[in-house]
Amino acid sequence: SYKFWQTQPVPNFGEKGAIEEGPFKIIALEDVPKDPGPLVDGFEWVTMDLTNDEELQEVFDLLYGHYVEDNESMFRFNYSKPFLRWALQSPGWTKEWHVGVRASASRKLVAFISAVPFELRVRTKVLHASEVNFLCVHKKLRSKRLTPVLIKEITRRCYIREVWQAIYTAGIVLPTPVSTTRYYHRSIDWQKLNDVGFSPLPRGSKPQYQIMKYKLPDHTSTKGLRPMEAKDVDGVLNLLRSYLEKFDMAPMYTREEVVHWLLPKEADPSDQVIWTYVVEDATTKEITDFFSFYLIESSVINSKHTSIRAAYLFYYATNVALQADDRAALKERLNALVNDALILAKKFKFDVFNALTLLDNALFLEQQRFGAGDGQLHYYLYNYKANPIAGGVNHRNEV
Ligand code: YNC
Ligand code: MG
Repeated sequence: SYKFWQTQPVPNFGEKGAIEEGPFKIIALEDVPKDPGPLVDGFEWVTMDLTNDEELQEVFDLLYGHYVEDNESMFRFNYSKPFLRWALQSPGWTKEWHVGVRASASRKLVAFISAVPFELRVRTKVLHASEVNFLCVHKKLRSKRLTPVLIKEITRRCYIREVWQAIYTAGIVLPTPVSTTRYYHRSIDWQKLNDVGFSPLPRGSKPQYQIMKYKLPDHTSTKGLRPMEAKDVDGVLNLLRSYLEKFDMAPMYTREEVVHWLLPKEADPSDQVIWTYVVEDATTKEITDFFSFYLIESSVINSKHTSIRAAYLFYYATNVALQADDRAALKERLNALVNDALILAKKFKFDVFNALTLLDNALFLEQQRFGAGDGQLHYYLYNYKANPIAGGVNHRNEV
């Protein structure tokens, strides 16, 4: 019955009819408490410094042992340290929004919650918002109502910086999703996915048939496709901005954010988290399309040595059908691009490629042999009333 969420500026279930969109409440900066609320005895608030490798390691270790699992507890997300740096040190980040709880005696990190700022457009309004992520409580401290305390503290720290709205995603249902999407999975190494229990053999099928079904060519087919480079940033930014205009909810990326989120930078290829490819027109030199995907490994819980390398489709855009609403042309182009993304993911040794039912993904999921997963992903807005949205933002939404 949502004892905590009932008290928060979020919509109740079942509020129907078109509503006027806007904040639930306007808060005055001077009314925001200067200090954190109390924690239970024996625990204390800490601000984590993720530029310090030891503290980053502590957050990694907490998530490695205690973060999100699937319904059957077969797999647990294993976010890498380079991924956590990427996700938590985006433009405008502040360490005040990397909030930990330590046990006072042992100094052990037992809980974490984080936020990063960005501009979020909801229909015609642009919110100076934060994205809250990586909420995690140690398994031994579960069901003790620590979560509401963490959420109130990250809220206070957002308010202190005059950020009054937030977006967050969860696999669970809370009051009230603004948008609901479903996970789709496209096997790349079907045999391995079957071995670890991720992909069951469909009734009446045979392993050889499954392997054939997911076979991919060795080489990509789109002319002019190549990895994104620094010189492509403006082209990608313009394309992304134009493409996202047709969606009801989307981030408003700056140039700096395109550099951060899309341009691969890790000096060591084994630390790479994001892959972005552009299509350059041979005559005009214009960037006509791009797509990106990022890596999250998942630990196979019953096996010490195995993990799944999953690619998550991130942003993409194409200038095909940008002006005219030509769904057939768009469908053909997106299928070609995503097929190339799958080929590249295979080359980089991914086991599975994941995508959600948002953006224009419905145009290629079936044709590219994605299958519906059992997980849903709900999107929520904090302190913002909005009418329901179909398939919007795509902001590292992998929970
Ligand atoms: C959740 N995922 O309903 P009620 S997603 C939000 N998001 O409250 P306790 C959640 N609320 O129902 P536990 C939630 N999960 O009484 C539970 N809750 O109103 C609510 N799992 O607290 C729940 N990470 O501490 C209930 O629960 C209350 O010990 C119960 O801990 C929950 O990062 C959790 O799934 C999830 O680590 C921490 O199970 C724990 O069970 C855990 O007794 C594995 O809490 C990891 C996991 C969640 C990933 C994520 C997004 C989080 C968004 C939080 C909301 C942000 C609001 C915006 C704030 C900024 C505002 C500005 C500006
Ligand atoms: Mg608790």
